[in-house]
Amino acid sequence: MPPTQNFLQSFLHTSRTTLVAATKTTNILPIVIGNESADLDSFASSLLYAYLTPTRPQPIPFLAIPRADLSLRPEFLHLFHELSLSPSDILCADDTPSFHSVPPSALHLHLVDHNVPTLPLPGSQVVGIIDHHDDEGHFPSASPRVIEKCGSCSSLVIRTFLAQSQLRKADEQSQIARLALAAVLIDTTDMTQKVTEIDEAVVQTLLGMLPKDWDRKAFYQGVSQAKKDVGSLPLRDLLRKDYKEWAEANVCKIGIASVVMGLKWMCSREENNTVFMNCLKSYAGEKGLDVLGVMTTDGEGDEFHRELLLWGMSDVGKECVQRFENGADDAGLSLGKWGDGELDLVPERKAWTQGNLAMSRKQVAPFLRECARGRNDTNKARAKV
Ligand SMILES: [Mn+2]
Repeated sequence: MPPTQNFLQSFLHTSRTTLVAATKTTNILPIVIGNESADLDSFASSLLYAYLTPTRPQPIPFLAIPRADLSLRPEFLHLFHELSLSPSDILCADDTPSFHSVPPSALHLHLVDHNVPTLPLPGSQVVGIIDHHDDEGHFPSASPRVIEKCGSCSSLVIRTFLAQSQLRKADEQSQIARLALAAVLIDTTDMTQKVTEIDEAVVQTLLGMLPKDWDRKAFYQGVSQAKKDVGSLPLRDLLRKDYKEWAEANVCKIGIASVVMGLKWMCSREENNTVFMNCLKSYAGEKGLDVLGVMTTDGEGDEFHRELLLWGMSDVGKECVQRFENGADDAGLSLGKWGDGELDLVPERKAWTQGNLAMSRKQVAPFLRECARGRNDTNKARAKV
C-alpha cells in the first residue's frame, strides 16, 4: 500500500512558507480568518476555505487566538490527532510571523463564520465572506459573499467550493470530509439541533467521501467528549474558551461566554454560589463589560437543554438586562426560572432555563444588542404614557 499522504499538513506547510516570503515583499497577502471565539467551526471553515477555494493564490488560514489558548480547546487537539496534524502545523495570531507581520493595508481578508472583522486591522480589505450569522450588511462587493442561516458555517464553505475543487485521492477526500464533519456534527449536536437542508445535503456528500464502514457515531462522540473535557479548566478559562463581545454605540459593552456544561456544574466546582458569582464579576471587570452573559448547553437528544445568565454590571447594563427580560417572550426565548432563583440578584442579575433550544448565541446576541441600543423597551414606553 502506498504511504498515506497528508494533504492538509502539506498545505499548511506551504501556507507558512508563503507567509514567510510575504513578510519580505510588499505584495498583497490574502488570509482567511474565523471569528473571535475560534471554535471548531471557525477553525474548520477557515482551513476548508483556504484549501478548497478555486482562486489563486489561496488565502492563508489563521486561528484568531494566541497559540497558548489552543490548550483551552481539547477538541482541537483531538481533531488534529484524528487528521494527523500537529498543533505546530496550525497558524495562530501570535506566531512569528503571522498576519501581524505584514502591514494591514497589504491584507486581503476572507472572513468565515463572521461577516464584520473583529480584529483591528485598519486599511485591510474584506474581499470574501462565507458566514451563517445575521448579515450586518457590509462589504457588498465581497466575492464570494455567502451569508445564509444554517447549522454550521463549514456546511456553507463545502457547498460553495467542494463541487469546483478536484479532490481525487481517497486520503485527501477523507481528510477534508472529516474536518468538515467535525464542525457540522458538533454545531448540530450530531444532526439533532439547528439542522437545515444545507447541513443535511452537505453531510450526505461528506459521508459519500468516506469508506462505507466509517463510524460516524464514534467520530462524533470522540470530538464531543474531547470538547467537554473541561473539568480541569479554571472558571476564567472556561469563560474565555468560547467568548464573544460587542460594543453597542460605544455605550454598552456586552460579552457572552458559551459554556458546554450547565450552571449547576459550574456552581458546584466553586466553594459556593458567592464564589462563583465573584468569579463572574471579576471576569466582567477584566473585560470592562456592562453586561456579562453566560449561555450553557448540556445533554444530547431529548436531554439537550440550554440556560442563560445575564448580569448588568453598570447602569446601562442593568437597563439592558431589564429590557431583555421584558422583551424575551416576544423574542420567543421561552425563559423559565432557574432553580429557586438562587442565582438571581434582582434587578441586575438573572439566570433562566431557556425553553427555545433553537436559539443559540447567534440568535440571542443580536436581540441583546438591540436591547442595549434601547429597543424592545415596551415597559418603559408604557410607563411614559
Ligand atoms: Mn459557526
